[in-house]
Amino acid sequence: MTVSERIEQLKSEALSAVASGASTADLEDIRVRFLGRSAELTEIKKSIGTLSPDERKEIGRSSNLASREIEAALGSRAEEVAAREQEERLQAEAADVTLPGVPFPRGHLHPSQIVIDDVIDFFVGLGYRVAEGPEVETDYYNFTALGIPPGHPARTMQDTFFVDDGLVLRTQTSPMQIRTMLAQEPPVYVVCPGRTYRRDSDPTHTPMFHQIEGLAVDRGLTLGHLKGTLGAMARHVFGEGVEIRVRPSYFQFTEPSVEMDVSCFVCGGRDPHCKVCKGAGWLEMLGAGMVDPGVLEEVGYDPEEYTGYAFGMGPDRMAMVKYGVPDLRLFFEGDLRFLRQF
Ligand code: 2U9
Repeated sequence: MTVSERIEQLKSEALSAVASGASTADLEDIRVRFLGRSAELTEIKKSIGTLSPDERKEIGRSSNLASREIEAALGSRAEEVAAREQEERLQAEAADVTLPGVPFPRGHLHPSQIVIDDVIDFFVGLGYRVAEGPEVETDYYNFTALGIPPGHPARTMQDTFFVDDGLVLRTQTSPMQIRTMLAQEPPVYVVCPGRTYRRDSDPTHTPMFHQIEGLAVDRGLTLGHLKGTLGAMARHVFGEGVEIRVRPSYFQFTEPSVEMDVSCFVCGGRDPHCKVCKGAGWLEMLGAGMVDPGVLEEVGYDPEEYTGYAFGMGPDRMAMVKYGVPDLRLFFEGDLRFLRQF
């Protein structure tokens, strides 16, 4: 076989290899095999210097022409193969963006917060404003303004956390009612939720617990308004079927003072072995009363013109009753096995 015939044979081998080249990698192998440094066609080109002038012209022309035809075929084949490979990649990596996302574990409200939000919603629905304020309070706002002067036994009766001279961790959210009255003239309709602190710890007392207090000061308010409002609140929280009753009580900052019970929403008083009300048929819910005139005078209100009622409840305790939680401390230990149940 002459060199020219070998060049033609190499070209047709290369072109048929290119035509069946199935991938970019295959085509690169074919390019190296037929056009690479150690390819036969390259060797023929290198040997041109040893040929006669006539042969050198003929072999030079045909070997360059063969190289260009093989490169052209490689180029167009490479475009086809690359396009198909990209299409295959797009198919393989296609993401259906309409599929629902991976569900992210959502948090949920603490049982106390569920009760707090429910009670606050009720009073906001009646037009009460929500007032929140400092948890570290002066003993003026936490005691003196409420008619509990320095040295009064109530200051030791309520196990108070004293922070610094004249500063305490508030034992109730009442200071916010005082601050509200000092900041505005009547009428006042305000609820004051928040954390409160007392040096107590047992299955029904924790050093930090929540309170919701409320205050209404207006012209002509009576105990009847108090009973009607708190009865409606009890039915909102525990269901329309519950009854309420009020019993005489005593607090330094209200006169008369009452405690309000709700009928057991589990047994309605019919089950002497009821786990919730222990057979009493009633559950103590809150304390309340008509605001002591001395407290109104302390903030500059005229008790001859205005009367007010106030109440205080423990939403943690209400949540314990509502959800059947045996130990208040479970609320604040951060054990997710407990908290995830709500
Ligand atoms: C002002 C005047 C009067 C708030 C009141 C109670 C009765 C009461 C307790 C309920 C459960 C605290 O969390 S608890 O232990 N509270 O019984 N609180 S009257 O009376 C006020 C508040 C502010 C200016």
